[in-house]
Amino acid sequence: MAVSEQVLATGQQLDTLCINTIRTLAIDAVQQANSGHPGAPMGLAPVAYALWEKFLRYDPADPTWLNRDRFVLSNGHASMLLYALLYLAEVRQVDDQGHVTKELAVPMDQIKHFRQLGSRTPGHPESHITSGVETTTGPLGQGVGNSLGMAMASRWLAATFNRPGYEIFDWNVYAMCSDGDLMEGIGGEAASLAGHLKLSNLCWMYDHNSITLDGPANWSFSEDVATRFIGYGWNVTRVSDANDLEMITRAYEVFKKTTDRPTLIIVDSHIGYGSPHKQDTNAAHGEPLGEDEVKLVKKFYGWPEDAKFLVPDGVKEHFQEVVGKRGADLRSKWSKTFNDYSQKFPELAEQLKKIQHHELPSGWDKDLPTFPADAKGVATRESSGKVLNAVAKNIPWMIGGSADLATSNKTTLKFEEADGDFSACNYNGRNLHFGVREHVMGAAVNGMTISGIRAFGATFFNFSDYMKASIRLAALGQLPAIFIYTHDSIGVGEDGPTHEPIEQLAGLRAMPNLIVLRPGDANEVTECWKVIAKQQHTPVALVLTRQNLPTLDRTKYAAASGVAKGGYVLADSQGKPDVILIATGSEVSLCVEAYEKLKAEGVKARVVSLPSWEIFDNQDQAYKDSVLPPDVTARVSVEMAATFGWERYTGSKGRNIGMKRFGASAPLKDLLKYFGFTVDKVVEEARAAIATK
Ligand SMILES: Cc1ncc(C[n+]2csc(CCOP(=O)(O)OP(=O)(O)O)c2C)c(N)n1
Ligand SMILES: [Mg+2]
Repeated sequence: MAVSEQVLATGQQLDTLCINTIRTLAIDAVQQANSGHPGAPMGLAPVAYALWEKFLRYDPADPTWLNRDRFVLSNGHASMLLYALLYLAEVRQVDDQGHVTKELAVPMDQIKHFRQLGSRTPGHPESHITSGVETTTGPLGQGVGNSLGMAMASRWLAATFNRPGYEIFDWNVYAMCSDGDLMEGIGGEAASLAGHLKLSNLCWMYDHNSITLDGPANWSFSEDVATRFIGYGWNVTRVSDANDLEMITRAYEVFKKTTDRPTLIIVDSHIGYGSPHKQDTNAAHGEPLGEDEVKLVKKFYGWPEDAKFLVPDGVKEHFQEVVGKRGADLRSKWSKTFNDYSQKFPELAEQLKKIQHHELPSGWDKDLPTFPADAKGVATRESSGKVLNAVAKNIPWMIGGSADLATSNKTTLKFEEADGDFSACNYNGRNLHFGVREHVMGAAVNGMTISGIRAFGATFFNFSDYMKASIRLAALGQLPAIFIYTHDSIGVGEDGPTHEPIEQLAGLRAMPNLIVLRPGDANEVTECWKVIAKQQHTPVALVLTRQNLPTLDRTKYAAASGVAKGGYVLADSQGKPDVILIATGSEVSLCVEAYEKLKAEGVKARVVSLPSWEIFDNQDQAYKDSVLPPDVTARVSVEMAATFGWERYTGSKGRNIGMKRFGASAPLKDLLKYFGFTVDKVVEEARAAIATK
C-alpha cells in the first residue's frame, strides 16, 4: 500500500493530508536541525493552506510576476511553514539577474538542510537567498511593517500605471503575524497608518495562540486587540478555531469583499497543535519536539510514526492543480493584457521593466543642479532638497516622505508631476506622510523598495536610532532603500543633546552593506545623489546638515566628482604633505580653512574629504594610498561626532577631533568654540601631529 493510501486509509481528507504534510515537514526539519520552532507552523498550517489553496494569486512558475499577491511571514520564526509551502507549490528559484530558472527554490534537499550553512532554508526567511520569500523577517514587527509598504506600493503602482481596461496592478498583501508582532510598537505604527490610508488590499492573519516564548501571552499582553484595530479603522474578523477551514475561508472572503479598510483576521490557534505536551503549556516552544513526542504527534495526525519528510502522493499534485493552475491561468491572462498594454503604452511598459530590475531610466541624471562657489553657502539639507527634486523628476517611480519633518528635512517633491500627497483619496501622490512613526517608516520604505519603487524616508539623524532595525534589514536584505537624515550633529545647536547625534555615524558605519554618505558641500550633495540613484542592492543613509556650509570654489579645489570614490584629495600642496586633514560633512570646509592658514605658514597640508568610508574602503589599494600615503603619518580627523573608528584612517600617530560626550544646548557658534571645532584648534592639532609623527 502506498503511503498516501495508508494515510488516506485513516480517513483523512485531501485538505487535511496537505495540512498535515506541512506540519510534519516542519516537525521533521526542526528535529533534524535540532533547532527551530515547530509549534507555530503546526498551529498555523490550516490558515496558510487555506490562503494558498483558495485565494493567493501566485504562479510558482514565476515568482517575479509583477501582479502576484504577496505572502509575508512576519512571525519569521515559523519559517518552516513558508519553506513547506514553497516546496509543495514548487516555486522556482530566480537567479542573480532576476531570471526565473528551472530549479526549485526549496527542493526536498533544502528542507532536509534547514538551518545549515549555505542552505536556502536559513533559520528565518531571507528574501535575497530564497525565491518566493517576499521579504526578510525574524525581528518581530518588521514583516507587518514591510506589508504596509507593500500595500502602499500596490496602490501607488495601480494609481500610476493602470489605464482604463488595463488593470495591470491589483495585488493584495497577506501578512501572517503573531502576538509578538502585535506587541511590538512597530506593529501598532503599521496598523495605525494602514488604517488611516484605508489600505483594503492589506490582510493580516493574527495567530492568536495566547502564548509567547516565556509563557502565556497574558503575562504581558492582555489588551483587546480587536477593539484596538477597530479603533485604527480596520475591519476585524475572527476565526475561533484554526482548524476550521470553512470559517477561515469565510474570513478571507470577507477580506476580499472589503473595499474601504484593511482586514485583521484573528485566528484562535493552538501552538504545536497535536502535541500532547506543548500546547497550552508554559513550556518553551522554540525548540524541537524530541523524537518521542514527534512520534506521538504523528500518531495524532494519523501519520506513519516512523516516516520522515513524508509527502504522500497527491499532495504536491493538489498544490499544482490549485495554486499552480490558478496562478498560471491568472498570469497568462495578465500577460495578454500586459502585451496589449505594452503596445498601447510602450513608455509605461518600459518603465515597469526598469522598476522590476531596479534599473534607472535613461536621462535619470539630466538637469542635476550644480552650485556656484559661495562663502555663506547653503545647508546640505537645502541643497539635497533641490537635487532630490531634480533626481525624482527624472525617475518617475521615486517616491517618499518624512516622519513629520518634511519641512525640516526638505524632502517634499514640489514639481507638478509629483501629484501631491499620497493619501486614501489620492494613491497617485508621490509625497508620503509617515507621521511621527520613524520605525515603520523604515520598514515601509523597505516594503516599497522590494516592490521596485525607489522609496525614501526622512527624519532627524538622531532618530535613525528609532528605525535602526529596519535599516539593518534593508542592508541584510540587499534593498536599495534611501534614508535621508538631516540635523546631523551638534550643529543642531539650541535643541540640545537630545537632538544632537553623536554615535550614530559610527553605529551605521559599522553595519555591513550600508553606505553612509555625509557630503561636505552642495556640489558633493549632487554627487551623493548620483551614488544613491545607482544602487541596486545596497541601502544608503544620506546625512545632512541643518546649518549653512560654504559652497567650495571647485576651480580652486578638486572637483566634487571625487565623491564617487568615497574619498578624495580636495586640497593639496606641492610634494609630499606634512600633514593630512581628513573630514566629512560640515567639517570639510573647516579643514579647508585650516589648510589655508597652514599653507600661509609654510606648512604643506592636504585636505581629504571622505563622505563615505564604505565606498572609499572598496577602492583599490593604489587609489587609497594615493589619497592617504602610508608614509604620511601626521594625520588629523575632524568630525562633530564620536571619534570611534577614525583611527582606521589616522593611524596610531594620528589625532582625532570629535565628540567625547553628549552635546549641549546653545547657539551653534558657542558650541563650536566650546567643543573645539575651530580653525585654530585644527591648526593646533595639525602642528602637534607633525611634531609627534
Ligand atoms: C524583535 C524580536 N524580539 C524578540 C524575538 C525573539 N522571539 C522569537 S519568537 C518570540 C515570541 C514568540 O511569541 P509569539 O510572537 O506569540 O509567537 P509564537 O511563539 O506564538 O509563534 C520571541 C520573543 C524576535 N524574534 N524579535
Ligand atoms: Mg503567540
